[in-house]
Amino acid sequence: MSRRLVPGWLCILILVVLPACNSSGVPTEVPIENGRIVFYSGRNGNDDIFSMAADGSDLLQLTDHPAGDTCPAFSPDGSRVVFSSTRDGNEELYLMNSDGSHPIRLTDTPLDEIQAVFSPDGQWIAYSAYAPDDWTSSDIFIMTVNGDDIRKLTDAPGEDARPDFTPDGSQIFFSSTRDGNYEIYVMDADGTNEVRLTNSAIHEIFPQVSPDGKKIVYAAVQMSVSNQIHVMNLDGSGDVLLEQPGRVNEGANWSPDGKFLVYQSNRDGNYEIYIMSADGADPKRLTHESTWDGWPDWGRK
Ligand SMILES: [Ca+2]
Ligand SMILES: [Ca+2]
Ligand SMILES: [Ca+2]
Ligand SMILES: [Ca+2]
Repeated sequence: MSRRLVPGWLCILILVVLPACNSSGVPTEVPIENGRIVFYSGRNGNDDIFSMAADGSDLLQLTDHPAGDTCPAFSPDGSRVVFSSTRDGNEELYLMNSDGSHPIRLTDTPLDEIQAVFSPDGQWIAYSAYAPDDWTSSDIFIMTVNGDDIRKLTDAPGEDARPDFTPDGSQIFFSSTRDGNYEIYVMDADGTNEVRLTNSAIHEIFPQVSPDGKKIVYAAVQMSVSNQIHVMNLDGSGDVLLEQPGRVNEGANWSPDGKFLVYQSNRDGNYEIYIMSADGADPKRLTHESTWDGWPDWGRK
């Protein structure tokens, strides 16, 4: 299994052989015009980036390179995709058109840059940069979409991981191990005013802000027990568990209209991409490959 471009705990989870569970539930009918989902998959022998319609049809392969291509995210208008790749040595960030054409490199550093996301105005990219060969130490940075004006926003021990902007661009949510295990934090988009939103003995990871700016979806990770998707208010109140079949349900992201969630689950034997209503109802499986399929982001077209 190739190294996954995610914090160490998830690498461990992926390597565990897990019993298969069959999902049940009525298929969710998603209008095909409701955007496209970009993700990465090992189905062609190494990790490459693909996109598909929101009903799982119309698959497009966006990268075709022997190096690992991972962690894709759409630009706000859906015209471009930012992603990570080791094609030039260590992890760097790249930008391509949403049909896979014209990839350009944005970073050139000894750090491992992953988990990129666009700002709502499309002018900035936030990401995590890990210390070389150390998946336990990272900070969050932003730069322009041209790779210029790199700014380090966090400077705490441990991991600061997977940033996501609020729809007005004023704040960035992220997860961090700075206080012992993963908790969810928010800061102003210039890195000031950091606030912790969770405080628990389990891991709260990978917050993603809803399109209306009212909710956060994230995963609560209990090692060797289960990973489950939760939704809460931006101040950490009103937490709701969206319990799903299978031991691992995580990596959730919102549809552009906020009515659905896309996520990854191992309920059917290996990691596949699923969608469900934003209240957790009516899960539907979108991928059917024996390899990893995950890290979905749902774009506008
Ligand atoms: Ca590849
Ligand atoms: Ca690098
Ligand atoms: Ca915690
Ligand atoms: Ca799969």
